[in-house]
Amino acid sequence: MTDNLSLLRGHVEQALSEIGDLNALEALRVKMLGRKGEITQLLKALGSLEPDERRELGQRVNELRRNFEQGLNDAKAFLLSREQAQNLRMEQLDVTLPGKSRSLGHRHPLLIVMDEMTDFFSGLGFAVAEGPHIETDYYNFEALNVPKGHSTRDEQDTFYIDESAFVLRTHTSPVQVRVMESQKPPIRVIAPGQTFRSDDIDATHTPVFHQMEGLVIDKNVTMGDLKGILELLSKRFFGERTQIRFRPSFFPFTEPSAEVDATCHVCHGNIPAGGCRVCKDSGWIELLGCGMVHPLVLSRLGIDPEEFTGFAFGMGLERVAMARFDIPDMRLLFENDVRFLKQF
Ligand code: 2U9
Repeated sequence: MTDNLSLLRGHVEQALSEIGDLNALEALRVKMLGRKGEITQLLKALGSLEPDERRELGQRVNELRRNFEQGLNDAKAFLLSREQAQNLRMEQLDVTLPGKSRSLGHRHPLLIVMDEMTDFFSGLGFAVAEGPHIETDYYNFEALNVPKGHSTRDEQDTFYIDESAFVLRTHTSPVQVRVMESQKPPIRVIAPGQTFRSDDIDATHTPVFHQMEGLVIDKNVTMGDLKGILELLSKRFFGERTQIRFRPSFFPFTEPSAEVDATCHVCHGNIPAGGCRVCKDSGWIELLGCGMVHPLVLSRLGIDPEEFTGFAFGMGLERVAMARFDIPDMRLLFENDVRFLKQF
């Protein structure tokens, strides 16, 4: 047994010095001090010895055990501090390394125009209203005094759904109709959003396009108020030098109605020798349609046209974006070619 003990001591010291990680440490502990561990077996065997022998050997085995436990603790402390140092090394940050550059996306030119306009009207106290893309015949046409047989109801212009009970809205005007149903004047709203017409695609038409419409209803609202707001809008949009002109027009939902042009922000009417691409040599850019809300539209929605008047306007945002950014073809706005979109 004495020989065994010396052998074991040598063995234990060797094993402790070779331990590489905490798992191996635990395995060694179990191998020596576990229920069937080598040191445990020795301690058990002491019981069968003569008292003298037991005392002497007992001391030595216990000493071996204490040394072994101390060795375990030391090895554990060493392994833990080595692991900590490794972690610290891994977490080290080299502040001199060059940063990772992330390329940022940006807004679509159409959205830039829509957001700027929304900001402009919000600043004047307009609320922003939204509504469904799929509308009923009533909201899209009937409430707006667009009679059966009117050209915008034509199958060539309108996407009909379900035997013509529903349509893809051809303008955002039904949004204002819904506002008028649920609110009393004074009303001051804009309705930006997608609209749909069954147009063939070319440089100035796409079947999905975007509109910004506006509606103001109050006592004593006049065409002068309309003109003031549109003047402010065009100066903000195309520069302080911009002027506007009204041309008489017709819409079923406004009376009188007008189309509004702004002076060209590129040539200002002084068309250069090579021509002006932006206004096509006319000096003017078509901006929008507008008018005083038709008394029939007001009364149908429960607003007394003797007490209240209102103005409304509507514009196609693609055309505004094309003028503003000098974009020659509407299709470019929908093709999602990043090389094109990057420029704005
Ligand atoms: C209500 C009453 C009146 C909205 C209006 C226009 C004139 C107009 C066109 C411009 C180019 C549509 O995108 S476009 O083809 N719009 O000219 N829109 S007045 O009038 C309304 C709207 C709602 C209740």
